[in-house]
Amino acid sequence: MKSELSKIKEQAIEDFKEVVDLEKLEQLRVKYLGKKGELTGVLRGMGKLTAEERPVIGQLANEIRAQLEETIESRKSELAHIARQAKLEAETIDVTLPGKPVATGKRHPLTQVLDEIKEIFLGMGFTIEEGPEIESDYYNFEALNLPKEHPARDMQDSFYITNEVLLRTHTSPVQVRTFESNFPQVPLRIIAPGKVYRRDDDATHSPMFHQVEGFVVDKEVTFGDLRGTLLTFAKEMFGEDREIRLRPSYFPFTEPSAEVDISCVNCDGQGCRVCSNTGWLEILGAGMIHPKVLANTGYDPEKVTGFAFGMGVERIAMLKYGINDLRMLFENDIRFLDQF
Ligand code: 2NM
Repeated sequence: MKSELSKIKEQAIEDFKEVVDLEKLEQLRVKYLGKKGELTGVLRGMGKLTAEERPVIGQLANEIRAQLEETIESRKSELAHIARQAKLEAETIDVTLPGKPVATGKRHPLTQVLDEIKEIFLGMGFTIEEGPEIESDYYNFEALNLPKEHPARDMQDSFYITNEVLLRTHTSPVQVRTFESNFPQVPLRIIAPGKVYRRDDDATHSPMFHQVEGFVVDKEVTFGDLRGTLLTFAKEMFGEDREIRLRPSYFPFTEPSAEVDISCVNCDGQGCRVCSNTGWLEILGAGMIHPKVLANTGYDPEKVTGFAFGMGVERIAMLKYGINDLRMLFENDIRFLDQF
């Protein structure tokens, strides 16, 4: 029986050494020391022993049990240590690995250009006014010196909601509303950015587009003030080297009126494909506010004068970024938008 016991002991110790995970170790503990385990099995045979042998074998069995339990405990902590070490190694943070890119959004190119335009005029002392996109015939046309039978209404094919209500074709109604609510205060320096709607749809026209119109009303505002303001805008928007040119034009709400060109951003005025060999690019319309428009809102055109201007934000964006089809600005193709 003695040799049986020591055989079990040796086999058990060997097994314990070989085991590499805690679960298997527990299985081995049950196998050797459990209620139906091998050691217990041997001890069941104690009944056959003599009275002299019994305590000797009993003591030996207890010693072996204690030894095996000790071995199990130390193997257990060894394995726990190994497992913890492995886990720590697997979790090691390599600070030299490149970070996971965080996808950041950005403003739409039109919003970027619009924000830039606003900044430039805010810097010159203008404030920003907004107004409704659904307008009355009065604010959109009548007050701006475009009476119903005026041929200039043909210049803007409009989206009418009723005979008297339409989607605004320009942001000038905001200016009229501003005149009305500020009368008789001067000076007024306002820009009106926003969406406008016209029945147009091709590579250079969209039925919805964005305008920034602006005006200054004060005592003794001159055409020279207009030119200086727009030259400052052109230089800040398109670069310090830009020049501007004013050509006579016609708008019903200004007199005199002008088309404003900047020296070509592509060839610097030398003449190229972008400017059709003229050296100039048209960027906005402007003029001295028509006396009738001032009078319509209460101001006395004998006492105050003003200039006004209007530009299409899409056109400015196309010139600034060299975009040749306006529709790309509205397709929301991320491959396009990501370039700005
Ligand atoms: C333009 C061109 C010229 C303009 C005029 C006014 C108002 F209301 F003050 F009379 N607002 N905007 C104006 C003048 C707009 O856009 C091409």
